[in-house]
Amino acid sequence: MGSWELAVGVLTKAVEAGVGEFVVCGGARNAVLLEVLAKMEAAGKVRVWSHFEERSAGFFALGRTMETARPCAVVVTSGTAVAELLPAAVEAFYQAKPLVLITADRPAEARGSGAPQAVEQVGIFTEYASCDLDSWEGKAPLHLNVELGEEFEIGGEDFAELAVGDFSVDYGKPNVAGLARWLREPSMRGLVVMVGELDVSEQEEVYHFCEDLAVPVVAEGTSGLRELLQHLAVVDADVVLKENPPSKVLRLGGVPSGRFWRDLEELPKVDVFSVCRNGLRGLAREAIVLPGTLDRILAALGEMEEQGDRQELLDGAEARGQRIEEMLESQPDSEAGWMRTLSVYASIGSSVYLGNSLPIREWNAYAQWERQVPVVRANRGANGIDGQISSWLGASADEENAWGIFGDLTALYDLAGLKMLAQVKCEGRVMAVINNGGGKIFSKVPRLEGMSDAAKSWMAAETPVDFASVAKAFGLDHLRVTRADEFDGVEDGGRAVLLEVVPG
Ligand SMILES: Cc1ncc(C[n+]2csc(CCOP(=O)(O)OP(=O)(O)O)c2C)c(N)n1
Repeated sequence: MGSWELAVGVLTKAVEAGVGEFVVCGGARNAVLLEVLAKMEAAGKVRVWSHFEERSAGFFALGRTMETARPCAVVVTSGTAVAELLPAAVEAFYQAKPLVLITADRPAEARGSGAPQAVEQVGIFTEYASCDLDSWEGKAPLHLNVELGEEFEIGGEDFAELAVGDFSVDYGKPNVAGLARWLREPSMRGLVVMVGELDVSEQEEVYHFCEDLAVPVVAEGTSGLRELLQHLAVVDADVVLKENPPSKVLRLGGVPSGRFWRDLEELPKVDVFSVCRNGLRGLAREAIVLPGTLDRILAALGEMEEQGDRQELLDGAEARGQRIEEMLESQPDSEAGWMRTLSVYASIGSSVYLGNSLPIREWNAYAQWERQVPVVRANRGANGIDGQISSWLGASADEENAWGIFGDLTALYDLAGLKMLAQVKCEGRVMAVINNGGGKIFSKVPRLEGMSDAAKSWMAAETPVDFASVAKAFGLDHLRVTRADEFDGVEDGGRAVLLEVVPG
């Protein structure tokens, strides 16, 4: 079969499996795939995004899967271009997202030869991607490796009859009997629910479930329920729960980012039950896990009886919350204070993306509580600082007033991702960079305090960068702020704004 027919075949099958969007990166080997996609796009069947940097392109495609809940493919040429997709594949695997990796390869006889751009592509993503479209369930990435010659003759197809396939992930009928029993088992020190990242479609069931149980809750910003569940929130949860560990922890959704989740490794007496899409327990220790989506699982459980706050964890919550408010008011220019200010503005936008650990933790602790922020996205599958700008732009591509908040190193890591600004909505878009001079999170980890100055400086990786020049280079407006009382929002001039925040 010629390269044209091969390319038509693989792309048609992908579209029929539900892939409606493609992020393409150029190369000679995959040119034929791009030409077929151009015809499919001209027929109005697919949406095509164009990039040049494969690592960023993979994360942009991952962002599209977050937004559309459908597969998105990234199409690259042979050689190291394929290897650049590994970080996004890993992240998509732990998020259980349908990222599709379509890679051009040289014909099989080139393998092992050392010929230009002939690398070992078959199975390169190991367990992070399945390689068989027919048995693919859409719960993890899919890798389609296509052996192609460089020469091809463009065919006459017009793809008028091509139909984009339906896509849904089937988790099967949930078996909730074990969870129901676990929840009913009496316990001395009660139950705490920890809610991590949720799909918007999961939020309502989780909200009512927590309300019915009326147990103490730790809801991450990425759950979209943090504000709605404030009356059940264990304020300063990492400290409070460590001092008073409950008998049982039920985790719903993504892996919680707080310290207490990690402390559970050393608390074997606390029973942990996880319900999440990827079916991984999120702890190295023993824990029960039920894979699936929470809307279906909690609906199958039916109404829950109130269990309440057995350890009175919520009693001091108001006073603790008040102390945090006072701290934020007295230190408005601190990183915490700035997070409060940014959250007030960002919460009016369409969505918020949190780029790395420190903004995520600071948002959880210090963001405003008045207004629900239902769409708070993050890449928490493998917790990398790579590809963050790209995932943000992919996920919010069609949104106005989309906010993203990134650490300075995290932003620098993915500057190539800014290429996509030309293809996404930029009205009211704000990319806030917390410029605290490098990896600040490490100075907040107590166990690293005893390290040498040299090692500490390598950890911090201080990298002074002129963000005004970065903004100029990529066509963003730039605003640098240091004092919260002088900040009254970002003017929407139709271009995205790089808001550089330098905390005091
Ligand atoms: C790809 C990758 N490399 C390294 C790390 C380890 N790491 C975690 S946070 C961090 C520093 C991030 O610095 P910055 O973006 O400035 O954010 P801050 O900690 O100051 O909020 C690093 C290097 C990681 N998570 N991912």
